[in-house]
Amino acid sequence: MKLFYASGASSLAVHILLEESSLKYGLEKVNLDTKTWNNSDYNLINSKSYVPALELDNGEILTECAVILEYVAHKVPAQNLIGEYGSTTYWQQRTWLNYIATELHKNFISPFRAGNWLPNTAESKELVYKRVFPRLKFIDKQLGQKEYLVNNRFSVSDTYLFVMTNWLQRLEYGFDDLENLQRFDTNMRKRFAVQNVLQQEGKPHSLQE
Ligand SMILES: N[C@@H](CCC(=O)N[C@@H](CS)C(=O)NCC(=O)O)C(=O)O
Repeated sequence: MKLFYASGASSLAVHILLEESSLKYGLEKVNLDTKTWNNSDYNLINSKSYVPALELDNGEILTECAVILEYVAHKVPAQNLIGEYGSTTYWQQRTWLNYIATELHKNFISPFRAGNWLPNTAESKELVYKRVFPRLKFIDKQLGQKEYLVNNRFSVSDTYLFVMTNWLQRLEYGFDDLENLQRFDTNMRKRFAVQNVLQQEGKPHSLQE
């Protein structure tokens, strides 16, 4: 499998999950400004023109972060990253993945990026905050004193949530009133896989020259 990613983008969730899964995978860095990878046209890989995309061993391309996460998690059933299809745990995971994808990820898209739904202004930053913060607050409450989202053990949904808490800091919103999420973020950063992946990806794509 090969992951097409941009540093610090939503592809980070898939990168972390792949690293945690111990599956064999390769990486291809995408330049989102030029939509190229390795001097080739990225739109030929994913005509939706965004990351993540996962190339499977048979050459097929999988897109949509939550779907790729679910695919990877099912590849290693023994690790119980998503639960057995149809189980209560599985539906809880699906609910979180969908919630993060639809209520957080797209609302959280950085106004720094040209072509995103808001121009890069202070007002935009405030608008993003107003949309995103109540949803983060909901998650903070659901998390309570737990360390992880589902069954209090590390799973697929935590990787996606971590991208959101990472963006919270990158966009300089901070963790005011979100103590549980702050603790979640700190705990995630203690995991070896998360540390490896953050080091490997380096500076976020929107902050690169
Ligand atoms: N619906 C897609 C959205 C993916 C997405 O928005 N990716 C962003 C990075 S987080 C991207 O590549 N945007 C294109 C760009 O910034 O040029 C998914 O869930 O995977």
